[in-house]
Amino acid sequence: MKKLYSALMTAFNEDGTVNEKGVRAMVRYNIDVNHIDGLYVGGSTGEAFMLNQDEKKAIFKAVIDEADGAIDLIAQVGGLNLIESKELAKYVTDLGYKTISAVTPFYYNFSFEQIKHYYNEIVKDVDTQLIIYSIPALTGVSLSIDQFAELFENPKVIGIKYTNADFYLLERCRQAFPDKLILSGFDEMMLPALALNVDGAIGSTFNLNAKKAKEEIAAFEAGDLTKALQLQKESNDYITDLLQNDLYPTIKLIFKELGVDAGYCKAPMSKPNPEMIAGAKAICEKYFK
Ligand code: HMN
Repeated sequence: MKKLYSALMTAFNEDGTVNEKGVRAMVRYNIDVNHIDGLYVGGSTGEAFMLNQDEKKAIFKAVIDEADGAIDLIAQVGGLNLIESKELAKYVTDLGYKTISAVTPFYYNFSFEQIKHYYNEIVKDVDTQLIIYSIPALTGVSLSIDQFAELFENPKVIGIKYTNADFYLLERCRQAFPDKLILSGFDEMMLPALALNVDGAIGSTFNLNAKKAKEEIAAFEAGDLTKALQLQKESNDYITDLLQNDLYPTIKLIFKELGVDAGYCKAPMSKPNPEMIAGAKAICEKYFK
């Protein structure tokens, strides 16, 4: 069966410090209520690019401790400081993470040779397997099929987290790399990605909507495309409402409504205002009560 992963959020206190209790509470919710297959820790949804090294380490440690072997964990260790990414790769490997991931390095228009060096360096001193985190809309970095193939020459590079609406490239990747792990990243496009035979999906909105997303995967796998499409439509109504209300703070507000203290987002992400709070309550009422 194809796997469903939530992209784990980071709970922050109002002053922007990490609220470890809140992080643990979301791990528990994903295990106990969502029955999720795994968590993607330290990604975009985790606001990881706004965290310092000690905060990242504390989160990786708390998550693996809380999960206690119950689910798969993928640690996103990539960023713009390669020394720190390598250190994190070693740190999470020593903690017991089996899989790491790293975003394509962004901002400086790195050449492909530089990107390849970055990936090979991150895995060089660890025996953990790595999934390339490709998210061109946020990084501005698009990799071609030949470039993915070149990165896969390193046997420790085992897959792609494919957060991209380019379904032509996805289909080409699936055909070219039948043995690699491909996990799709846009929750609102999960069904077309399933149709192209991805191995699963990772997303922010599954933190709340895992049940329906899993039903959709089951319907797809049973060959019931009408039902799968209906479920994707229902999920997309919910995702559209979330996006219109400000995605990350709204997921945290809904968690709060459901009794999970997910804390705040970190500035420059928004703090909830009365309108956003009312919107989150309405979404919670509409879809989760
Ligand atoms: C992560 O790195 O945290 C996520 O896996 C990224 C994931 O692909 C999400 N993308 C972003 O938040 C940019 C999606 O779940 C996304 O939030 C969702 O599809 C709504 O657009």
